[in-house]
Amino acid sequence: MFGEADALQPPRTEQLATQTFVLRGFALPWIDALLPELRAVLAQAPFRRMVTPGGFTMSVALSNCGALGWTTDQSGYRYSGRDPRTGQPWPALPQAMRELAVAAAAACGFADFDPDACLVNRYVPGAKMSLHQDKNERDYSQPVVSVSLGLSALFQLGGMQRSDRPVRVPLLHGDVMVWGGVDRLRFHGVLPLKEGSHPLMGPQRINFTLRKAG
Ligand code: MD3
Ligand code: FE
Repeated sequence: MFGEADALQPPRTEQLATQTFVLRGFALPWIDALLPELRAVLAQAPFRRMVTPGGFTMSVALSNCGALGWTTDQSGYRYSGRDPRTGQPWPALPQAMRELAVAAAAACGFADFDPDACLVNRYVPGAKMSLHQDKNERDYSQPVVSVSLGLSALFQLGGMQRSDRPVRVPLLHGDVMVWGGVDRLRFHGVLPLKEGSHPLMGPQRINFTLRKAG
């Protein structure tokens, strides 16, 4: 009766910076809708590891859905309307993924979020993402929303300079991050994922990030 895992929880919003927020557990009520959508996207556009312009194969595997998808190869980072593996358009952006992101953005003061790109990242134990800025999108006034599923990770939120010391923030299954405005170009990364297995998601962390890229 009381204390059910999915009982209505009070909002748990952590403000990490002026326009950077973590909404703890915000995605949990959406999980049953999200997982089949994610499965369908990955059936059409499977995870793959891409090569950076510097010639390194990323430890994170990725896929995309939406009109635009983020890709990298020897010649650079870009958004593209087609999956380079097949030459076909990326899978459409599924409804629950979009609705969740729009609701999270609105909860953090970003009205009218209109995402056209969703990058799906898969971390297995040992995979990491080095400190970087997200600079390939056209319109920096739109926020970015990310949803974490599966194994927890230590996120690093840095400053506007690569040399600014980052703060470490644990991201757990169901957590949603929203950032934009003055924080849109902060450096950020993910420390190497620890070994483990998540009861629902298995031995991995999946993070998907919705943006307005075009
Ligand atoms: C806060 N992904 O795909 S998402 C990426 O967990 C990426 O897979 C990470 O960085 C991941 O580009 C982190 C959370 C995030 C991303 C960018 C931010 C939080 C941010 C930029 C500024 C502030
Ligand atoms: Fe990023």
